[in-house]
Amino acid sequence: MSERIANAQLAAKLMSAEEAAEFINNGDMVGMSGFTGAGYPKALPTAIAERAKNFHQAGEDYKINVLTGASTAPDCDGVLAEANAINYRAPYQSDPSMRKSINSGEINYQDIHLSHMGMYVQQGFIDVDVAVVEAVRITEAGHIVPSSAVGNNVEYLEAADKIIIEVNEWQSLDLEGMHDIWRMPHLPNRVPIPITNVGDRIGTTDIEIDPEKVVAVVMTNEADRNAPFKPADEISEKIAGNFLDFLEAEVAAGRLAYDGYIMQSGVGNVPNAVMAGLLDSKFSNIQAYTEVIQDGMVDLIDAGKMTVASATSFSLSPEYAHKMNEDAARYREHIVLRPQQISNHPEVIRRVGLIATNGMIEADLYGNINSTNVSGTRMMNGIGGSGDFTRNAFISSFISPSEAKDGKISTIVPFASHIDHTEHDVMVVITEYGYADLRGLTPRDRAAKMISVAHPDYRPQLEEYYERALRGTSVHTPHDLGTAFSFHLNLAENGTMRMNG
Ligand code: 0RQ
Repeated sequence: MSERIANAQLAAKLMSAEEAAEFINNGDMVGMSGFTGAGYPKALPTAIAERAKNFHQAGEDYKINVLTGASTAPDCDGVLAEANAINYRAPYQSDPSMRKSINSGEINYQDIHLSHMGMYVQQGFIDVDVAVVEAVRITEAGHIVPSSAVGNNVEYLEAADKIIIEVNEWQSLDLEGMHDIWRMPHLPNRVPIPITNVGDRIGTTDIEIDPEKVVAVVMTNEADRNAPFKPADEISEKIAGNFLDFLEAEVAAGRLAYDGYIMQSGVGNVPNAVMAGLLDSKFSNIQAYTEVIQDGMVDLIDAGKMTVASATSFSLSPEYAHKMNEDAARYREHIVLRPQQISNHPEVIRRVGLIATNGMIEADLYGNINSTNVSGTRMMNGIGGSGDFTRNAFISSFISPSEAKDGKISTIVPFASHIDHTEHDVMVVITEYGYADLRGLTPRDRAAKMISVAHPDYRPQLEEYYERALRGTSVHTPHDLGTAFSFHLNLAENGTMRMNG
């Protein structure tokens, strides 16, 4: 027994990843830990991939179904996709190999709101055979202290017939105390979630499990994925500047105070540039009720600008992950990691009154947003938590460059080729050309605002489309369906967006 495995019954289950993988059979539904490259199992996925290859070489079927919190890493989603070991995957991924297999039809992918996944399992929409969960340690009582992500661990551990625990020595023991585990009672016994303030702690710091279900414990010592961020470029900085102008205008209008702004933020360069901008702004006592803790939030905490951040996971660069490991005891005074059903819960999101800020693939003239499918059909990542936050925010916003792929693509289009967030949920769209505040505007008034944030190269074509659409017989939401998708069709044929007309 050790500090990492302090329970004798579970210490007796220690074995190699290869031995543990033998508990996972063809066709099993496997619920894994892991969210945005943090807290995913580091050893089992490779062992399962090897097992799949051995079965395939022997001419036998072997594919599993994989649920996680959200995206994982090349040594989880990547190795499993490359070994052709996955039949069904949910609720979110962002791995290049897996994306390829999803788009070629080899992997069946269900793109689910992140707040719904745990509920799907809890309510029996999906049965889980095996839970594979990374832990910082196993306590004396046999409970699991989760690592850098909580995700859907609670629901998968409860539903699974078998449990495999990976204890990762790379993860700091000082993460213990950062988690807040609260179990959503099953229907019909649901109760209000007792969170009124972002930092409220309402549960326990570890997850109680049925020790009889544990079939294997595996030791690892591997870092999380931790992709470094690209340095902010000129366009990200302009978008961040426009976002901050929008916040300032909200303060001027009396709808927001400099003290106590509550953010939700997607991950990436633009959100990081926004956070860098907040460091030098008049905003203070900032809070985050979000899904992932990013570098920019750590900087805001260090600068005394952010008092508390609630999330379900980290998504840090290697440098910041190291910093978190070194100083987790201090950071846990400011950070709460919750199950994703709670970090993304509509009830709490609406109550705390946050400003949601997410990325997009494209937006149309009326503010419908495509977050997932390039040209309506090629899956990028998935909706993630963007729907949970957008639908329920105090203010919902999307931030994006006005063009993609070196200007061949306009991210403002006549008609979104796939819609994840409807015009009814979207309040503000921000590009490097400014912000389109769509609140209180009818579709016709929205079109002018949306064209104003499009790239100047594309504005004439968008105006032409809108003028033609206005000549139709129904002009509440003007469209000319015959040419609506010619932007996308010409991109496929000619490599750049052009409007037919
Ligand atoms: O491609 O990587 O090959 O250069 O998409 O685009 O502009 O860097 O922006 O990283 O924010 O991604 C919607 C995908 C945007 C993301 C999406 C190409 C572009 C580039 C990335 P390259 P950017 P982002 C938040 C809640 C759903 C999940 C979510 C996302 C790549 O924000 O997955 O919000 N959102 N979760 O070139 C073709 C277009 C394109 C396009 C961009 N119109 N057509 N390609 N790209 N627009 C919480 C968390 O995140 C955890």
